[in-house]
Amino acid sequence: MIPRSHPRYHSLIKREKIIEGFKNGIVAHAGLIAHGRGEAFDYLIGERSEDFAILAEKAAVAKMYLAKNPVISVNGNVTALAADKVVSLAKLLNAKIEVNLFYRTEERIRRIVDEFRKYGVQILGEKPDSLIPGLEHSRALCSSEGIYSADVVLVPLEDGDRAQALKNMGKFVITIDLNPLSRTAQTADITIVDELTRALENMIEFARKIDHLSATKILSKYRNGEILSQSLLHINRRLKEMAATLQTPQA
Ligand code: PTJ
Repeated sequence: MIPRSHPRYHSLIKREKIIEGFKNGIVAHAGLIAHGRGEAFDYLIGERSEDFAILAEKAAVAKMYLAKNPVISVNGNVTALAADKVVSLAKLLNAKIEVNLFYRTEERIRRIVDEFRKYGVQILGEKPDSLIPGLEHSRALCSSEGIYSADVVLVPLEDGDRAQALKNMGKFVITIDLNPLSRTAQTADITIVDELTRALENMIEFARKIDHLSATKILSKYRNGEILSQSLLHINRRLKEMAATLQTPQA
């Protein structure tokens, strides 16, 4: 039991969810490692949603709102950390949800589908009938109604190869990734450099208010390269400030 007063309460709760998801057969072995990498970057960012994240989150909501067939792709980590938030966002934006695993096993697919059923929603991907070109078989599996025909795909915590393969299919790719240096972050059209649950909470708020005019305006001003650059400068600034504090002579 983690006390609420613990300074790292939120971070520890997320860890617990990932461990729980691993025990329940939802999270892959590599999902534990991926989570740790995310935590390290969140530490560098300062564990809050910075302006570069908020701008990307607004643009992501705008793009999904204007899309014809938006799809949210979910994996083990996303399910363990934020299935409830994915469902809320999908409902607000009329988006489909599809399970699409990097370390695909039928057992994990079933457990993830069952997890979403608890929220009363059906998700795609259990019986894939299409392939993403350019990927080897099991990683390429997807649904014709979902990812295959989507115009906009939100792929949080995605692998770089698949993000690139989706781009090659002509899709507009949105990712949530705490590592601005990852191939996925560099490949996506909109990169949200923020922690998954914080990002989804913000996006749910924006999705409640978005309309056609504001969505168009937001997208006309959005530049992903600028956002990525801001995230790196932010980390750089924080490290410099910390280093400078340590050099201040002690009384
Ligand atoms: O469930 P599966 O089989 O589809 O596998 C999922 C993982 C995440 C294991 C798989 O896609 C993978 O190996 O991903 P990568 O290549 O490790 O990329 C995950 C990225 O997400 C890394 O850049 C992490 O920094 C980032 N990340 C991890 N946790 C979070 C995060 N970004 C935002 N919020 C997080 N909570």
